[in-house]
Amino acid sequence: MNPPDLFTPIRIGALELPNRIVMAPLTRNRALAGNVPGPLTVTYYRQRASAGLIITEASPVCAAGHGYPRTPGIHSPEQLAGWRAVTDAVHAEGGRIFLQLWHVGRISHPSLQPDGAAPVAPSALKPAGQVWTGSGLQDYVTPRALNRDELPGIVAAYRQAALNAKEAGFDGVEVHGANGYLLDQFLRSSTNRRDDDYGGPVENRARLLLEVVQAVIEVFGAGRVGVRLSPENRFNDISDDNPQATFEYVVRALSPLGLAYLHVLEGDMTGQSQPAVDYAKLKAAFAGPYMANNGYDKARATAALAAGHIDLIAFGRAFISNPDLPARLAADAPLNEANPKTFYSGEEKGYIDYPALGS
Ligand code: 8OZ
Repeated sequence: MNPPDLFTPIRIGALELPNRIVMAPLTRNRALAGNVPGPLTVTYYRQRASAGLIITEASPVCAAGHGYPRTPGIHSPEQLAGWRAVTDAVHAEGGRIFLQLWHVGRISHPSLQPDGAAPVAPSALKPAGQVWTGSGLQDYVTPRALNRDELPGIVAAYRQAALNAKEAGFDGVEVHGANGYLLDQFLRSSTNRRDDDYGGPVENRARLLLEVVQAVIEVFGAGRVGVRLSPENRFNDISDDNPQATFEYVVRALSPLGLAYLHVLEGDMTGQSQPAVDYAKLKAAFAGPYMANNGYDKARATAALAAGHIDLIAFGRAFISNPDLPARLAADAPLNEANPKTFYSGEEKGYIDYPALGS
């Protein structure tokens, strides 16, 4: 048998994908008032339905999970209705779409929180840097450490969000355990200084993520749940004393669950950390499909698939600017260049106006 390439179909959990080319989760800040996905968002995802799988932009599971303006939530009836139009459009084009479940934790600001409260986190440690509040940049604040007895409520918010995603027609969900947001803040040693059974050794730091994954599995079945991790990414002022040990533990705990996939943002988006994680070891610790992301192009992805280093590849920027990315990669056609100025603003500009081949 030939080694797999980008166009070799693959079964992941409960889904059959026609190709290995996944649309990575991408925050685009185009939601309408009330953090509701609108008609532009329907068009945007419809245009990209030829992906083997679409993973949506991160979608907060509850009001306190928001940290950026105009990000679409999955906790109000209006948001569900908006997402229903998205899933209907993608399915009408023959595509598959997972919703990424998100809680930003400390990466927020009182002006973005219900009742102007402080954002919540495992520990009261203020992130370095600034937050875009919609009325300019402001310094992050010191978050409020969650009480032990509030943690079941966090798990319950993810469970309810998964129920909402199911009602909105999603084929599954991805738990966002990456990039310095709440679940990652629990996982990594720099942000978790708790002295209860959710802090300290990795067995404790991983507890909230594993409880959330279990709750979401109870809603969708494991074959419709993916998990995203970013062992080395320092985005959002986060790090770990021993990322290899931390994330091997997490991956070994996830491995027997029968998840659709493990999604790993490899390396550091911010370019600060030297590579310290052996991703082949992480892949080897996981029994299911391994999805890689971060800086791959067609040549590198094809080589990694052929070598058995990865099973799926998630493209971000290339999918922003190439709605028909699989067709372009298949034809070795030139790719449209993505314009970073319209990544997080611009309404339809830089969102739904990138041309497909031959259009
Ligand atoms: C870029 C800008 C805002 C949010 C992530 C959800 O890094 C994000 C994000 C990325 O996972």
